[in-house]
Amino acid sequence: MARHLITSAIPYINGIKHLGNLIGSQLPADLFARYQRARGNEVMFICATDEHGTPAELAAQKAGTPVAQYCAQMHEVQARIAEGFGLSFDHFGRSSSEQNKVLTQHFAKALAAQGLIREVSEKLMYSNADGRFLPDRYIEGTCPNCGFEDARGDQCDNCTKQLDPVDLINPRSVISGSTDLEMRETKHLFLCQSQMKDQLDAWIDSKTDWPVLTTSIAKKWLHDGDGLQDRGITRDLNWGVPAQFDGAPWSDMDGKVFYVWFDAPIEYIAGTQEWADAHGGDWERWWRTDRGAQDVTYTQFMGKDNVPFHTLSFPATILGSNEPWKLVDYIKSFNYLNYDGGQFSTSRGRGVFMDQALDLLPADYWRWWLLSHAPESADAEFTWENFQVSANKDLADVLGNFVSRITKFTRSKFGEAVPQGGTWGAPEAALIAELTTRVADYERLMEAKEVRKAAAELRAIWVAGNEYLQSSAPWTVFKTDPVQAGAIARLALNLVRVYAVLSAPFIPTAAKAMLDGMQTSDDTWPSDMEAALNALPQGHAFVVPEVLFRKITDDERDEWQARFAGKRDA
Ligand code: B3M
Ligand code: ZN
Repeated sequence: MARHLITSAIPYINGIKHLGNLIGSQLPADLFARYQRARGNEVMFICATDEHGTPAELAAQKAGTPVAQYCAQMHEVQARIAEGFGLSFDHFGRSSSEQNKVLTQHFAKALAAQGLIREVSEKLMYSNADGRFLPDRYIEGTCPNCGFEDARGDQCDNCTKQLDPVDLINPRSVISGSTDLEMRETKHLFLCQSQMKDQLDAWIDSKTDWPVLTTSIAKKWLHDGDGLQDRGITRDLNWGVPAQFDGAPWSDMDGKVFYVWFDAPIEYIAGTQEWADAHGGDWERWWRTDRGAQDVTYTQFMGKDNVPFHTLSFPATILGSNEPWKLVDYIKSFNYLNYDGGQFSTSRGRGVFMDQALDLLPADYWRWWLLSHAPESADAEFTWENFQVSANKDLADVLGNFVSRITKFTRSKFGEAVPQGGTWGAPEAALIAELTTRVADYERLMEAKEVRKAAAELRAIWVAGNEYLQSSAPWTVFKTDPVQAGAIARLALNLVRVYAVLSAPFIPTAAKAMLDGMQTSDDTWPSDMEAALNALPQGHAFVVPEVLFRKITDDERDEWQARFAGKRDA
C-alpha cells in the first residue's frame, strides 16, 4: 500500500473563491486524493485557510469585525462550501493555529542556526495618507520587468516575477490610491535564499517528470534578471505569527510578524499536526523522513501564480533548516480559468463563485465540467454554452441515460433483481477487452495527474457501455430470447457498479447514488474487468435510482449568463 501526502494551495481567508480558484488547486487535489483512496492507498489530504497578512486585516476592518473573529467565521463559511463540493480533506486547517505559530517560529530559529537569517535595517514604504507601512500587496505600480501597470509589490501577475515594492515604477497605495509614499527605516529579518540557489537549481533539474508549467516558472525566476534574491520574511503588522518570541535569536522585533508567504506553506505541516491533535494520529510519519516519511509520495496542487513560492521559497525553508523534513515530490500547477470572454472578478461580481454555484446545481455538474476542462496546457474558458452542452451530453445523455435505461428495462421485464441465466459471447468479450484497455489507460492518466485526459478516458468508458447496450438491444432480444436479454442486462447492471467506482473521484454524489441503486457497498476497483462484471450475482436486488442528472435548459443557461455577467460590466 502506497502512502500519499496531498496538499492543495490554501485559499486566502477573505472572501469566497470563484470556480477558477477551485479548479486551480482544491478540486484537482481532491480528484487525486479520492482516486488514491479508491486504489486502496493511504492518503493524507490537507488544506486550510490562509489567514494572515494584510488582506485578512483589511477585510476584517471593512466588515467591522475583530480580525480573529472574522477569520473564525470565514473559516467556517469556507469549510461548509468545501464540504458542499465534496472536497474530501482529511483536515481543513487554519494557518492562524497555535501549531502553525509554534512551527513557523521553529523554522525561523532553525534557519537562523544555519546562518540563513540576516537582520536588515531597511527603508520601507510608509504611506503618510494611510499612516502605516504598506505591505507588498498594498503597493501597486508598473512592473520593471514587463511594463505591466498593475503589478503588485510582491509579484507581477502578468510575468509572474517576484518583486520587491521598491522595484515598482510609480508606486501607489492600494488602500488609498495615494502616491504620497516615503521610505522609512525599520528592521526586518531576511532569509538568505541566494546562498541556496545552486541547491535549489539542482533540485529543480532533478524533477524531469514535473509539468513544464511548473519547472519553467521556477527556472525563469532562478535565472532571469537578478536570480534568487534574499527575501524579507517579516512585516510591520499585528496580525500574524509574532517574529519576537521566547528563545528567538534576535531582539527588537516586537510588533512585527512573519510574512504571510513564510508561514502559509508551513501550514501544510501544521495542518497535519492539527489533524493529529484532533484525532490522536501520528503526523511525523507524513512529514519527518527520520520517522517514516521517506516512504511517502508528496504531491502539491496549485495555480501558476503560486509556483515560485512552492518551487523556491518553501523548499528554501525546508532545505535550509537542515532538518529531516519531507520535500515535495511532484508539483502539479494550473493555468487560469477565464470567465465568458474575460476574467473572473471579485470586485465586479463577475463569474460564478463557489457558494453561488451550489445554489444553482449539485456539485457534480461543476466538478465534471471543471475537471474535464482543467486549464492544464493553457488557460481555459468557462462559457455557459459549453457548460450546458457538456453537462447535458456527458452526464445526462451518456452516463445518466445508460443507468436509467438498463435499470428501468430490467425492472419492467425481470423485476428489481439481476437476471438469471444466459451466457456472454463475442460482443461481451469485445466490451470487456475494450474496458480493460481503457481502464488501464485511465489509471495511467490518473497517476500522472493528467486531469483533462483522464476525464476524456472516463467519458470514453461510459460511451463504450452505451454503445454496447445500443447494439446488443436487450429490449429487442427479449422478444425472441428473454434469457439472453437477461444476460445482457446482468452485464449492464454490473457495469453500473463499475461506473460508480471509476467515476467516484470525479462525481462522488452520483457515484454514491449509483451504488445505492445497485444496493451494494462494494466499491472494489475493477482491476479484473470480467470479475468486476460478475460482482453483483444473479438474483441480487437493486432499485432504479432517481434521475442522476437532469438537463440544463436553454432558459436557465441564458438567465445564468445574464445573472453572473458582473454588475459594473460595460
Ligand atoms: N493563499 C494564494 C492563493 O490562495 C495563497 C496560497 C498559499 S499556499 C501555501 O492563491
Ligand atoms: Zn511583469
